[in-house]
Amino acid sequence: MTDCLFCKIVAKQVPADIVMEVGRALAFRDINPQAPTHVLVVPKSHYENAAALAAADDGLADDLLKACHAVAVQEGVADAGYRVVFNTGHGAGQTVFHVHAHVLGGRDLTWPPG
Ligand code: IU
Repeated sequence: MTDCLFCKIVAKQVPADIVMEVGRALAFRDINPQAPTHVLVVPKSHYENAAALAAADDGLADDLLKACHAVAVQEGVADAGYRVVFNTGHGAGQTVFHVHAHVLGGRDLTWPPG
């Protein structure tokens, strides 16, 4: 998609602090971190949100979740516990409409989230 920020990050047209590139997924640090570890994991191909990704049903959602866990391990937060969040739709706070998983860890995470 030509006018999508995360597509541009995937294409390396916009810089980002990339922490992992594995298969069809790319992971980079959020520019406004909400926890000591706050990494966004995106598919390299464009889907608007998690629902569209799941509907594609080609194993990409699986790949993305595996990449999230690999990021948590690499960041050293897997054992203590981490959170994976897909904000889906405006009402849930989604602001970038290229599906992305937030991988959050490195501090105590309260529940319910705000
Ligand atoms: P959301 O779930 O769509 O609200 O998450 C979008 C995230 O993208 C948010 O946490 C932003 O801080 C983050 N982000 C980024 O990492 N780099 C950017 O250039 C922009 C947003 I714009």
